[in-house]
Amino acid sequence: MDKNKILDSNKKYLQTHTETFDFLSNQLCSQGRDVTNILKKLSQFQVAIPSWALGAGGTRFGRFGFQGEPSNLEEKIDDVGILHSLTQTAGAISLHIPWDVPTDYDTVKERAKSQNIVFDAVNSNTFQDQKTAKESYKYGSLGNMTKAVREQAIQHNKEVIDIGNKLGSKSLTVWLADGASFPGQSNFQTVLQHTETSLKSIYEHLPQDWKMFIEYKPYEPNFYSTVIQDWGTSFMLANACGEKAYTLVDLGHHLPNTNIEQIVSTLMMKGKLGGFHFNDSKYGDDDLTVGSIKPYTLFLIFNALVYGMENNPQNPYPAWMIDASHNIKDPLEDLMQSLEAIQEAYAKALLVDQKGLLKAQQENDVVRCQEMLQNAYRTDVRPLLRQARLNSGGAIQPIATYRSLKIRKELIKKRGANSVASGL
Ligand code: AOS
Ligand code: ZN
Ligand code: ZN
Ligand code: ZN
Repeated sequence: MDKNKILDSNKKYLQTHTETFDFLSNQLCSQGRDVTNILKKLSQFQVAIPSWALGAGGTRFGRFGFQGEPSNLEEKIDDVGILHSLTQTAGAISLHIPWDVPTDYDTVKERAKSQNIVFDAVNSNTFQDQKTAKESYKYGSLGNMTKAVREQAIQHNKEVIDIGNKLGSKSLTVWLADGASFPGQSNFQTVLQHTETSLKSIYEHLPQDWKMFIEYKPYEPNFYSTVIQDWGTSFMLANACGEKAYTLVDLGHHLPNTNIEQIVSTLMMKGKLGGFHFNDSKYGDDDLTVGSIKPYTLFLIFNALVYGMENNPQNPYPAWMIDASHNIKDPLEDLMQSLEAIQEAYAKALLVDQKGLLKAQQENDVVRCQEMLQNAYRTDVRPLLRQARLNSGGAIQPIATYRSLKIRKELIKKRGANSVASGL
C-alpha cells in the first residue's frame, strides 16, 4: 500500500485528533500516567491475522462470498499487508495447512517481508478429510481408535511444523475436533490416552526454539464430549508433553459465563499460557468481531494479561491471534474493528493503577477496587490508539481511510468479483 495515500488521508483528521489527544494526554499525565510508555506498548502490540478470516466464512446453512477475496496465499499476505499499513498492529499472519501450503517459499517469504509481515503460529488440520488422504478423521484423529489414522494425523502435524519452519514460524497450534456425539460412542480414558501419546510424538518433532499450543473447546463439532474440552485438559496435556507445550485460549471456547480472566491468570501463574485466539460470542463459538458483544469482559481479560505480563516472568510473551469468521461484513473492515477493540481493551488495562489496586485490595476496600477498574474501563482511550498509529505511519481512521481509498473496489478490479478465498 502506498504510504503517502495514508498520510494524505490523515490530514483531514489531524486537527480533531490532536485536540482530543492533547486533552486526554493532559488528563492522564495529571493522574500520574506515563502516556509515552503506553503509546510505545500499543505500537509494539502486534496481532496475527488468521489466513481463514480473510474471506467470507459462512455457516452450515450456506456461504455468501465477498467480492475480491484473496484466492491464494500471496493475496492473503497482501490483505494482511493492507491491514498492517492502515492499523500498524497486524504485523503477522497465521497459516492453516493444507489450505495455505506455499508453492514457492521464496516468493511467499519475499511477499511477506516487503510488507513487514512475519509468520506466526501454523495451524494443522485433522478435522477435515483431504482428497489424497488414505485414512478418514470421521471418528477422530490424534485420539482415533485406529493406529493408522493416528499415525496419519501425527505425520500431518509434523509436516505442518516443517512447512512453518521454512517460513520462519516458531509455533504450531493444534486444535482437535476429536470427541463423541453420543454417550457410549467412545471410552473417555482410551481416547484421552491416545491423544496424549500422539501429541507427545508431535512434540518430539518440534525444533528447539518452537512452541506447541494446545487449543481446547467444550463442544462442536461433537455434541456429547470433546477430548480436549477445557483448559484443565489442555494444561494437563501440555505438562505431559514438556516445557515447549502450552495452552491456547480461544475466547469463544467456553461455556456461558465462564470466568476467562481467571483462567488466564491461573495459566500465566503456572507459565503455561502460550497463545490467544481473539473473537467474541453471544452463545457459543460464534467467532464474531472482537469486542462486539462483551467489551467489559475483554477488558477484564486484558487486565489479567497485563498483570501477568508484568508479574509472571515464568510465562513467555503470548502469541496473539484473531480467530474470526465473517458472514455478512467485508472481512478486512471486520478485522480492523477487531484490531481496534483489542487495542482499546489493552490500552484501558494499561491505565489500571496496579499499585493503587493492590493497596485497595489489602485494605479490603471493595468499592475502591471496583472503581479503579471501572474508571480505567470508562476512559475513552481511542485518541491513544490513533496517536500510536500516527507515530508508526498508520491511519488515524483506518476504516474511513480504507473506504475513501476504495480499497475493496481495487481488489475486485484486480481479483475479480467472483474470487473465492482458497481453503474455504
Ligand atoms: C475451532 O473452533 C478453533 O477455534 C480453531 O482455532 C480454528 O477456528 C480453526 O483451526 C480454523 O479453522
Ligand atoms: Zn480458535
Ligand atoms: Zn473456534
Ligand atoms: Zn472461535
